[in-house]
Amino acid sequence: MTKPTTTNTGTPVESDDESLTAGTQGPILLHDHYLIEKLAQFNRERIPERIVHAKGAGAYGELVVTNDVSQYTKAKLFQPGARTESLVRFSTVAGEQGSPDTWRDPRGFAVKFYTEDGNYDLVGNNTPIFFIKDPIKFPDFIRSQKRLPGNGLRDHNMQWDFWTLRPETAHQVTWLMGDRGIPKTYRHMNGYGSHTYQWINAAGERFWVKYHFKTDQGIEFLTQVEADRIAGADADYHRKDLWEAIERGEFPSWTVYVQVMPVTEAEGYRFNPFDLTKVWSHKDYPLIEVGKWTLNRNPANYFVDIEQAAFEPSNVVPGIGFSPDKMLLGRVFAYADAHRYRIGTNYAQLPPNQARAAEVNSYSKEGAMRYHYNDPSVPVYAPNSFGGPHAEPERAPDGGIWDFDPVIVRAGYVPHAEDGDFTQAGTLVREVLNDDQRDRLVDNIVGHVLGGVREPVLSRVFEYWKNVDADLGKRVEEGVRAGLNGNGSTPPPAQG
Ligand code: HDD
Repeated sequence: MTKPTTTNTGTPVESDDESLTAGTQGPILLHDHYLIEKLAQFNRERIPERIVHAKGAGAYGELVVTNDVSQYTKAKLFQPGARTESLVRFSTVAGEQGSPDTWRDPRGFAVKFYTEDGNYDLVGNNTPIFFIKDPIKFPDFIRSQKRLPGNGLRDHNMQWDFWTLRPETAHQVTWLMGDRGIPKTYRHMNGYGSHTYQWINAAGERFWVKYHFKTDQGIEFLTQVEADRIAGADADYHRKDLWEAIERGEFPSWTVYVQVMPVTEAEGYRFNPFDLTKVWSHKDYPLIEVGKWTLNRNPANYFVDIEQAAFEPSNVVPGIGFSPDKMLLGRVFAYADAHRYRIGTNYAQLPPNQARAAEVNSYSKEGAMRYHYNDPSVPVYAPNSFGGPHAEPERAPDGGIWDFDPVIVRAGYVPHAEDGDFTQAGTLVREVLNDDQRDRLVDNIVGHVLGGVREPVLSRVFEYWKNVDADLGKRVEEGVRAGLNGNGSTPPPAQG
């Protein structure tokens, strides 16, 4: 039995075929709410396409860890036997949403793992390196690969102009112009984390790592002639191939490896290990197997699951961190910013982006389209005395930090000889204010506190003011207690 069409708010509609008109030939009417809703909704169906990697395809899957790499990382998703749900989005870089899948381009290989410690995103490509090594060049580089401003055409001259003026592009352009520049399908290409990342083990030891996802389908490619033909015949060739393979139950898989470099070896290594235009020789740092990553479920809805998917290199979990790779650090900023613009402030609440295995206890609140919220009894600020979430540094990823030159720390100001939280407030009370000003200060504080401050906060208020100035603190306490007993001569409770 088919279901009745309804409006967005569930009321059955009269017609999906004819609009309401004044007479059969007459004009359509504004109070045909369903017509207006339908047209207005249609006008708003699109969100901005991604500034890069606009055309893609994706699927869900899982990572199963087959080896023991716990000596290098304590990350739960990489512990022996661990099984973690995952989402991937493959993409071309320069083309727009409807552009042919078989254009020569690197391919995005963005992976999300829904781990017990929150989402971990490994946002890589099908190449182990990149064109540039400083994020400040990224907008220039991308513009040179996209379209001319005047006629809106792509332009090989612009591409080569940039590449030849920035010779660090040579390694990536060699990959791009070779067989890897047009994979046969998304299933027949490798994925790479590309950047150097940090792994941290349970003892706090740090290692540099590079990720390799090697396709179990084998590397296959299209020649330029084949790719050009397919571009005309079936622009969605790669999206279709991935979808159909998974529908057939032919689940594509990749074997996941890492190269591991002890941090002490970085400085003396023959290639700068943080330069994204370079690989590490496999002879120097052989591949170590981690596990098997398999795609086994198509998205239920392309827009919801893939178009709204938000991958962000900033999503790391305990046991995994960043490195001094400038490109990586630039990307740690860029992606969440892009999502806030493209999808909206609360993008992390959408189905593909929601943490699955971890609780979300953040202090972020409200904003457009918010629909998950904390229990109203949970305070909306930190620190608080009422059981709200509190930061537990020992459980958090310490991946934004490293303890070698230049040392990165999360620390407060270094206190100087006379620094103290109460010192200057005390000087203000004793040496700057006159008696009248001090009296009004006491009255204002007492009035404000009587406006609803309760234990255990109340005792801390008395302590706080005694730390500023003993006499002032005593007067505040006396005034409040008198007010609470109803015999004070204090002003009425302050509002707000
Ligand atoms: Fe990237 C998408 C920005 C280098 C791999 N990138 C993507 C988006 C932005 C950037 C704004 C769109 C995000 C969105 O709206 O969903 N990318 C950058 C910047 C870079 C950069 C500023 C350099 C500083 N990107 C870069 C490298 C790689 C990628 C070096 C791979 C190693 N980028 C991807 C991707 C993405 C993508 C995996 C992620 C999600 C997606 O495509 O679908 O292919």
